[in-house]
Amino acid sequence: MTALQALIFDVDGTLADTERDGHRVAFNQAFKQAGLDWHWSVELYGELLEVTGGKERMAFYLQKYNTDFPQDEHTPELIKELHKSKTRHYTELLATGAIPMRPGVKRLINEARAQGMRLAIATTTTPENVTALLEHALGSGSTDWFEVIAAGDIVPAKKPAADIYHWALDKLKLAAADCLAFEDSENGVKSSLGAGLKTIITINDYTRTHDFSGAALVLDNMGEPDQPFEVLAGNSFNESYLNMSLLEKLHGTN
Ligand code: XBP
Ligand code: MG
Repeated sequence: MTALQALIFDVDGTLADTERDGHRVAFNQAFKQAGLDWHWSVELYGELLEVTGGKERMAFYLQKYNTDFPQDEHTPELIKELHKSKTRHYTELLATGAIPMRPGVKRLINEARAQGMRLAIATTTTPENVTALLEHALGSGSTDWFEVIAAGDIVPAKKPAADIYHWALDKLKLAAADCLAFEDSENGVKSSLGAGLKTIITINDYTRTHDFSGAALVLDNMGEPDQPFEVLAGNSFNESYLNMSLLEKLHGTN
């Protein structure tokens, strides 16, 4: 077993709770601005999360939930334009500092950096969204802490396909066995496990009923020294928050 060399993080739902009060709100703003009467409630959005990628999610909505909306050869262009507008609204929202990192994320990333651990991102969201979140919620300049940012349309097949993790591993020039992945959803864990990565899950309100079989550890959040995590599945080696020592232990076990 080689030493742990890199941590690969999903973004939405893992680093921050971006879906309900971030992406969903931005989609609705884009719909309204375009004069459409589409509205994604908190509940409906939970169902739409079955499909990753904002453009793919809108196409899925039209196909399954808004079948009365007339579709023609211009629909892909409409979706593209709506998605550009949604990205503008989303990055503007993040710039207000509205969405913080989840518990333990900053601490763990700082600890990892202090130990010289390599860091990467693997997400289906648009690259601008990643930068906006990191700069406003993790810290100015923090984008540079991540050696590889694998995001959005960089691979055609989004999660649950393993392609985005394969792409990140390729750029890192590392094998899956050298790394750990961090995810929050079933589509995410399918993707990371599909690339052969040992995966740690932190659930959220949209994903708590998902199937995480195959994950090394399932937690409610990463925890802090004064705010212990709850272990939902797996061995936490008697630790009460996710730290580098626990990650090394998880990496070292079969
Ligand atoms: C995140 C997504 C993204 C965001 C929206 O999934 O599915 O589509 O919801 O971002 P994961 P875009 O956390 O599994 O990567 O609108 O930029 O696609
Ligand atoms: Mg996610």
